[in-house]
Amino acid sequence: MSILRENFLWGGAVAAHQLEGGWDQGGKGVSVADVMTVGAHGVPRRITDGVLKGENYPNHEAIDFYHHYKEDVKLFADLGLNCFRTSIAWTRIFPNGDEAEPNEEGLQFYDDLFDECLKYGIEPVITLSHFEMPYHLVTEYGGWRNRKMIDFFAKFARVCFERYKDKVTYWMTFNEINNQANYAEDFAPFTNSGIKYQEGEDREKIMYQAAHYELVASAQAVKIGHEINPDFQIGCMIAMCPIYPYSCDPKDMMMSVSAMQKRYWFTDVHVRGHYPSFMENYLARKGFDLDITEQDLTDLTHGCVDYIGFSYYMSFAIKDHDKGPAFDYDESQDLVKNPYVEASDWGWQIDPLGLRYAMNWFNERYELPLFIVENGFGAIDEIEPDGTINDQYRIDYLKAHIEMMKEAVEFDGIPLIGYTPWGFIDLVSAGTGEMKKRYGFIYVDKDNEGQGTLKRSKKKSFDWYQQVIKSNGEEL
Ligand code: P53
Repeated sequence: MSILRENFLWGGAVAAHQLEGGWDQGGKGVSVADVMTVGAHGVPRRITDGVLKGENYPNHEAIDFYHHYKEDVKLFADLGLNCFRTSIAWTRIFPNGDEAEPNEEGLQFYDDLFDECLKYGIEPVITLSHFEMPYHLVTEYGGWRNRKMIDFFAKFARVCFERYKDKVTYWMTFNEINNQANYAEDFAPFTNSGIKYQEGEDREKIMYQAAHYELVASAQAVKIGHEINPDFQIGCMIAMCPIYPYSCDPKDMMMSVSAMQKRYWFTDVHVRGHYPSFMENYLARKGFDLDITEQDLTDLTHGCVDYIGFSYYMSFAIKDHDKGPAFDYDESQDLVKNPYVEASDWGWQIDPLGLRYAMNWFNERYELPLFIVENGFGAIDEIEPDGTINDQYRIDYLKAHIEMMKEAVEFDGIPLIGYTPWGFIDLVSAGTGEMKKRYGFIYVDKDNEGQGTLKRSKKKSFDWYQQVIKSNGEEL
């Protein structure tokens, strides 16, 4: 008997812009991901003014899933997945984002893809907005600075819910909505919210405004979705990196509490339908006079999520930095290295027990089912002379995390829907745009410069994960 429930969802996760390619095909419009160049660890991706000649835009072709999806889904079935988490590229459905009518060719692509999955008993799990909003909404409206975005998103959500109501049950509204808690860097504001800051702007205030509009849009979408199909399970999606106190100094502890509030209040609003007191006080203290209407507050109460989807890759640690009683958190400056854990080549701290801690944190606070919709190890893979890839390090990472996930179920009684490891087929890294930061069980022959045959092959982790699924998590 497995610890995990019988219909546990074992899957794999990707996002449209990171694997599809076909960036200008089937009537698709330009998305924010299409104007981001390739970077590296410590070298941020550049955001260009539109698509420029001579730049390397890794998402344009990605791994060309757009043209390979039939053979790929067959491989997913061979792997044994019973669910597949991907996103719907907003720009395939509404190329500019503000059209009156959706693009039928884009809608048909996802019908075909979902049918292909369902043919093998693989259930699609769908994120509506995963770092790929229409670029036109950035240039014409300023992205999520603008309240008009709520209507554009709600319409996009409605069209998707209506079209795929019999093919999809599990939905998520905004991927890692809380990444923008790091507003000091350009990456998250742009990928989350389509926001490019001008010199001298109050980045933090603009971030809170954008997040508010997104939370209202998410709540509206949840309500619309439940009206279209009451069986829909619509979740939020949170990037969970728990922030530990560096020491048992009470000030470090309080700093960690405050930092957790600033990084995870988004979840409070998604789940409870209202702003927590600490956030109301914070916004008032900062003098952020945000556009929040009575209708917004009502909308929030009517669109609480059904479950919590979250990614888990790493944990953080924090010191108090003598900040005084406010313990105000600045994500770009305040985090410190945790001496008890190792880190990946990209500096992501590896902490399997942190997953169990995170699951307990969510469960104590919200008592909703959890869905681990991303977890994984980005690493450089070497191809052996005989063509195999022995990615034991990836197996070790995932095994350790699955063990902790099972302990959370067994010892802590946490309701868990499923587990979908990130990038189970190699794809373009979101953070750096690299191909060489690989997460997959399926190797894709393509390099950072965009060269390669795109041929797919199985790594050692493929057989391992196949066995994990077959044994419902018993054989790791
Ligand atoms: P990459 C930061 C922290 C945690 C998760 O990331 C993050 C990020 C953004 O880089 O993103 C999620 O590709 C995201 C995926 C992304 C994946 O984690 O930078 O939902 O789109 O690919 C891994 O290594």
